[in-house]
Amino acid sequence: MNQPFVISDAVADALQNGRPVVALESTIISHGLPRPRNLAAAQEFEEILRSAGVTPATIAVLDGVPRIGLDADGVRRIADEDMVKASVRDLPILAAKKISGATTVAATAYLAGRAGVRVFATGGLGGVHRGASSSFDESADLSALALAGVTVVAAGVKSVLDIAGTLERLETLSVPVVGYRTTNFPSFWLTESGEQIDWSVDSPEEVAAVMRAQYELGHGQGIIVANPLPPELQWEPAEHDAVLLEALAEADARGIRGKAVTPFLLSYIVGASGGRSLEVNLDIARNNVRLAGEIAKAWSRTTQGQR
Ligand code: PSU
Ligand code: MN
Repeated sequence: MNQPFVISDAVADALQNGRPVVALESTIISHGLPRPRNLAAAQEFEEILRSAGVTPATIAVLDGVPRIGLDADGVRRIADEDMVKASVRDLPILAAKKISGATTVAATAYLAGRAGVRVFATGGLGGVHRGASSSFDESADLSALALAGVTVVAAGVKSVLDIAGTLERLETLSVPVVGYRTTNFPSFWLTESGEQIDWSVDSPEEVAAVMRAQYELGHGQGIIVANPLPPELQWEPAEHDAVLLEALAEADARGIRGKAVTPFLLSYIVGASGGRSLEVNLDIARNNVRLAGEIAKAWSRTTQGQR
């Protein structure tokens, strides 16, 4: 029997020695950011972590094999190849067919958890789509985070989604949601969505304390750390609102459905905003990667990385 997934030497070594590791997602690279900026972004996210003394674990499926930690060629492949978008349910199919796939938040969190990587940085989460009460379109990110045992740092969810509905579902799924120094849930490009959450945390150490307590209480969930951009870096709200409405109308008019919805909206918005949304998107991801690095360091200080 072959290994079901492969942990890179760098990641395995860091985990064994209790050093900080942060998982990074690949769908954001292959389907969330346009070429050629996506390759530079994938490399930059890894470099932000390395220069902070944290080992990056970019996760993707290459030729059927889930990989936790990529080498330089693997990073290039997720940026350059036309890979399928892979959620948790796709993993066994890709494995049997030996096909490559870029992992969503759901699949990345699942694989990170299996490998023992406890902290994960992304841009925005998938969530409940508008109109979900008739379409049933709710991202598997939510149910996966309920089981992964991984803390994910994200700038909330985009307002193309039903934000209040997403928070309700996270409550049902018993996923803790904490704001980083805020109780106003961010809506990705905007610092505040207007939706309030119950709890905020003030430091990476406090996140690590919540992680430890969750583990000791015997819960297998993940934790969502909602990390807003500082207001001076957010997308101008009026332009944001106009472009979003246009994107939603266009998706509707073209009959875009299912797993194609999120990538369609993301690329439409980049085009319609003349690239502005992309710059803000990159700032969001950098901001989340930096915080995730600090959380991973706090986690490894308090626990030597063990749980
Ligand atoms: N939201 C973003 N950027 C992204 C995604 C979501 O702001 O890149 C990607 C992530 O990979 C996420 C996936 O896991 O889309 C969710 O897709 P779906 O809604 O089909 O579950
Ligand atoms: Mn969906």
